[in-house]
Amino acid sequence: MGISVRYEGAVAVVSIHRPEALNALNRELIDQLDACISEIESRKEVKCVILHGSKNFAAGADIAQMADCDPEGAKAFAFSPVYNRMVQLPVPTIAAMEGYALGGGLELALACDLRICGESAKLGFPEIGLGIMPGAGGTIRAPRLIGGAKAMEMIFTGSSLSAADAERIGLVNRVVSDGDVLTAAMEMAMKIAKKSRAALEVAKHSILAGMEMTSVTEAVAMEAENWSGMFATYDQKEGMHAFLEKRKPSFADR
Ligand code: CO8
Repeated sequence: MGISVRYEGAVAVVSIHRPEALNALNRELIDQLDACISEIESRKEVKCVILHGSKNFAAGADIAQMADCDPEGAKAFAFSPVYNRMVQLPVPTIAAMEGYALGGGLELALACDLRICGESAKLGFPEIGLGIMPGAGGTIRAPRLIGGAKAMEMIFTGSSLSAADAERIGLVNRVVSDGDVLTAAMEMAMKIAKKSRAALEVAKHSILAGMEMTSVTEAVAMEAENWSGMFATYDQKEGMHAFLEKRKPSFADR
C-alpha cells in the first residue's frame, strides 16, 4: 500500500497503490503524496508529472477514516493543502485515470493540469449520497473547468459520468483504450518534456495566475510582463535561432 514516485527521464510518475480499497485515499496516502511532491519540487530536471492509479485512480477519500469525525476532526482530515501543492507544482501535471475517479479522487485529478482516462472510467462526485459535499476543491475547480451547471448536476445528483461524457464536457482532455492510459499519459509527458522547463514554468504560472484574476486587462498585462521576461532566457534565444537555422532546439531549461 502506498503512494510512490519513480522517474523516467524528465518525467516523474507518481503511483497510487491501495488496490484492496480501490485506491481510496486515507491520511497515510495523502502524507505520502505530500512527501512525493516535496521530492519532485527538489528535482529541477523534472519537466512533467504523471499521477496514476492502476486499475482505479481513486474511489474517493477513505470513508471509514472520516465517518466518525467531528467538524474539528474533519478539518484536520482535509486534503486541500496537499492538493493545492499539487496545483502549484511548477511543471505540467497529468492525471492518468483508469476505473473509478470519485470524490476526493476526482478532486485530485482536478488538481492536475491535464486529464487522460480509459474508456471504462467512471468519474463523479458521490459525496451528496453520503450526506456531505466535495471538500478538496471539487465545488471550486469543477465549475471553473466545466461550467457551473454541469458541475452542479454532478454534485447535486452524485451520478458518475462515463469517459465519453467527461470528454464531451471538457472534464478530461483525452479518452484512450483501457490499459493504454499510462502509455498515453507518458507519450504526452514525453512531448512536454522535450520543451524548455523555463518556458513551461512561465506558461503554467501565467495560466494559473490569470485564472485567479478577475480583471482580464490586468491578467493580460501580467501575461505581457511574463512574456517579455522570457527574452532573458537562454532557451528563448536557442528556440528562435534553432528555428531560423532550421535545426531542432537544444534547450538548457534556463
Ligand atoms: N473509502 C473507503 N473504502 C472504500 C472506498 C472509500 N471511498 N471505496 C471503496 N472502498 C472499499 C470498500 O469498502 C471495499 O472494501 P471491503 O472489500 O473491505 O468491503 C472495497 O473498497 C471494494 O469496494 P466495493 O466492494 O464497494 O466495490 P464495488 O465494485 O462493489 O463498488 C464503488 C465500487 C462504486 C466505487 C464503491 O466502492 C463505492 O461507492 N465507493 C465509495 C465511493 C465514494 O463515495 N467516494 C467518495 C468518498 S467521500 C470523499 O471523497 C470526500 C472527499 C472530500 C475531500 C477530502 C477532504 C477530507
